[in-house]
Amino acid sequence: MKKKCFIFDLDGVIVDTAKYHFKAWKSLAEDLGVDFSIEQNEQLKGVSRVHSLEKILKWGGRTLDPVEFKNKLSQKNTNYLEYISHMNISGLLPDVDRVLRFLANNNQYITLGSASKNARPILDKVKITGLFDAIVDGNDVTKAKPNPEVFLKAARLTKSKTKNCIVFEDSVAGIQAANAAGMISIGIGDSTVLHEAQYNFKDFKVMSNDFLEQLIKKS
Ligand code: B16
Ligand code: MG
Repeated sequence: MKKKCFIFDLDGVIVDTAKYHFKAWKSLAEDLGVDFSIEQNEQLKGVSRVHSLEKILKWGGRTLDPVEFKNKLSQKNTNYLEYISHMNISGLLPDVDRVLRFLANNNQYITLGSASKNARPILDKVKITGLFDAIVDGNDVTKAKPNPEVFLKAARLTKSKTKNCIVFEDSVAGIQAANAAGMISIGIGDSTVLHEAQYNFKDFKVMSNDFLEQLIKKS
C-alpha cells in the first residue's frame, strides 16, 4: 500500500467549532456596531484571527488603533475559549473517527493543517492527538490560507511530495490553498460554496472507505 499524506483542516472538518467562531465574531461585530451575516462568516472560515478582524472592520467601515485592535482580538479569543471549554470527544464531527482510524490502519500519514492557534488543545480535548504524524497550526506559519504554507509544511514534515497529499477542507480559502499547493482538494460541506474543490462531500458520513482506498492507490 502506498503511503499518502492526508491533511485535515480542524475547524469545521474534525470538530464542530466553526459555529463557535461565528458566535464569537458575531458578538464582537455587534460591539463594534458592524452588521455581520452568515455569508460574510463564510469568508472568515480558514482565515487567521488577525485577518478576520481586519475584514470585519473593512465591512463596517471601521478602524481601530493598534491597542484597541489587540484588545478586540483577545476579547474574541476569550469568548471562543469559553465556548469550547466544555468540549470533549462528542465534539468530533460524525465519522471523523472512522476515517482517521481507517487511514491509520492502512499505515497512511495523518496530519493537521489548520489556521487556528488553538488547534493543539482542541485535539487534546477530543482525544485524537496521538493519531497525528505531524501538526501544523496557526502558531507555525506566517502566511494565512489561501497561501499554501500550512499544507506545504505538513507535506515537508512527512517528507511527502505535494502530489501525494490530500487535503480535507471546509473553507474556500483552504481549498484554494490546497489547489495552489498542487495537492488533491476535498471539500467538506456545501459543494456550491466549495466548488473549486476536486471532490465534494457533504460530510464524512457520505465518504466511504472504498473512496479512501482509491485515494491511497491513486498514482
Ligand atoms: P484561532 P481552520 C480557522 O481554523 C478557522 O476556520 C477560522 O474561523 C479561525 O479564525 C482561524 O482558524 C483562527 O483560529 O482564532 O483559534 O487562532 O478551519 O483552519 O482549522
Ligand atoms: Mg476550517
